[in-house]
Amino acid sequence: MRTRIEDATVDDVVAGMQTDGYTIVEGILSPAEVAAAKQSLQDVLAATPTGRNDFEGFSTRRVYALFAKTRAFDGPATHPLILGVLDRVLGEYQFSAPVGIQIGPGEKAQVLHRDDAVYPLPRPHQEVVVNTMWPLDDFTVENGATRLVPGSQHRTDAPDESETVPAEMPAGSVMIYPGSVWHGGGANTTDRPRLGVIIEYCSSWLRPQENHVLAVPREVAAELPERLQELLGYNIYPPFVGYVDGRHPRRVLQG
Ligand SMILES: O=C(O)CCC(=O)C(=O)O
Repeated sequence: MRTRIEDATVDDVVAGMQTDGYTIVEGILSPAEVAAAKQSLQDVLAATPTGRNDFEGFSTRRVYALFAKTRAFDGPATHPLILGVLDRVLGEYQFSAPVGIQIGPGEKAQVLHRDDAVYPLPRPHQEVVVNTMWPLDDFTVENGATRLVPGSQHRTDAPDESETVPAEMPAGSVMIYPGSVWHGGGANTTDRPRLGVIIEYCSSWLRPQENHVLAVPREVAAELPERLQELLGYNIYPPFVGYVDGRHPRRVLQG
């Protein structure tokens, strides 16, 4: 499903995720916000090596520890529409894998996968992962738009490449998809890189893919808004999963 931010409701976004396996919301970031986010990643990308395996992509740069390296995604990560969808789909949640992904010229298509496959849960199971893809370049078939298999969140067999559709979308959009949908980065056949940022969330009772409490320096985390601190792991899953010395982990940041 595809909509624009002016018209988007939590109900619509969740409905699109349930039927198609993804919803694209255009216009959620202004051109100025896209330019600022892109600019904030330029030096970081210049210092980031290309991938070490087929999954990361040998011509792709991945910016891990994103919230240690830029403040440009503090707002998008806590956008009311996104949090409304997460409240509905996951209930209690945290960041799992926030990653800048710059697919370089010549990169081949990433293997199709499900983001929730990192957790050894028998299927079918409740959604435990929701991902958001924020394109900072226009995503096209040619430059490596994410490919998804519509409706594949309900599949029990592995889909075929021929079943994928490209998530073409302008920079400034966001695509929201459950961890159960089959997808992968596209091949980049152009001579320019394709930059997007995934902010992936998982249920609060799971271990996130990245260990944010170690990845983001404590003095940086201490200055962030409380909701961001919670998403980085300074929170509990009620009644007390994640405590520190018997107390709420927020106390650690308060000194
Ligand atoms: O870069 C993309 O379009 C998607 C990447 C992806 O799905 C992943 O690395 O898990």
